[in-house]
Amino acid sequence: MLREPVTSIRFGRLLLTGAAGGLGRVLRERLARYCDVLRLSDVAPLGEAAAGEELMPAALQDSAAVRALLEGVDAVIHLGGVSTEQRWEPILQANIVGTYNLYEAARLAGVKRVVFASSNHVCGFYKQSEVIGTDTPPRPDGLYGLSKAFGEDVAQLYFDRYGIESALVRIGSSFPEPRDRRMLASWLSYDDLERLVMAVLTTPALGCSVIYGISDNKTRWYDNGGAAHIGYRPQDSSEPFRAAVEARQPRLDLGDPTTIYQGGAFVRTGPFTQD
Ligand code: 15L
Repeated sequence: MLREPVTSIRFGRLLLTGAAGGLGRVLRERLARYCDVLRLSDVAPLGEAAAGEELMPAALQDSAAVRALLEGVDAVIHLGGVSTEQRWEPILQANIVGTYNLYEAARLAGVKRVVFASSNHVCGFYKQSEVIGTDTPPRPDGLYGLSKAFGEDVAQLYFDRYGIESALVRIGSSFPEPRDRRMLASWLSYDDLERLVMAVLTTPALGCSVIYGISDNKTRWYDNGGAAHIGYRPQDSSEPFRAAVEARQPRLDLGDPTTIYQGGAFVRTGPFTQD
């Protein structure tokens, strides 16, 4: 059951890339309420188009297809690309070439706002004993985090040169509930994800701004003070799940890199090999 819409503002046409992925499926249902037409894209099957939906499958490395995707849209929610640690080649194609293609297509089509799904893994090698802010320099924990750091730089370049506004949303862990002790800090509920995306789309002046995609968790490694202008107010917290999570995982190995660093298991996930 969806909650009430978080805003009465409506858009003409929104583009959601990565619409067949985990968060894409969550936002597909929710974003439909805020626009006349929701254009959905992915390389994976998207199923049947519902009323008000427009399906445009595309590979992000295909610049012509991406140009067509951006035509006639008011704003983009860019979730597309590789979302886990993988070999370099798919990351290069979807996240490096693909993100460049997306911004270049936005420029050509005159699209002025992008919600860029970045990741906490841009900063995964900061420690869990640190609280990092929106101006903290990247410290990627792998090739995936590195590619998201590149995407953030592309967004900054296209803002400085062409005025395309972006939110660089360093998403924590967006799942129905926190799965482990780490996610007590990194969790983002689906309702808060919707609140965050809509805050980014509707704030009058966005600029090119980093914001951490987290709920109002009691344990926190991220300070969103520098993104207060976006007006995102999370309303959920991982705290109600704490007892169950701690019961499942009562002891942590405090010397384990996955407990030391914010990126968790990503800090030692490979392979970092060429094809
Ligand atoms: C991410 O960036 C991944 O896309 C997601 O699958 C989770 O693993 C998340 O980070 C996380 O750090 O929990």
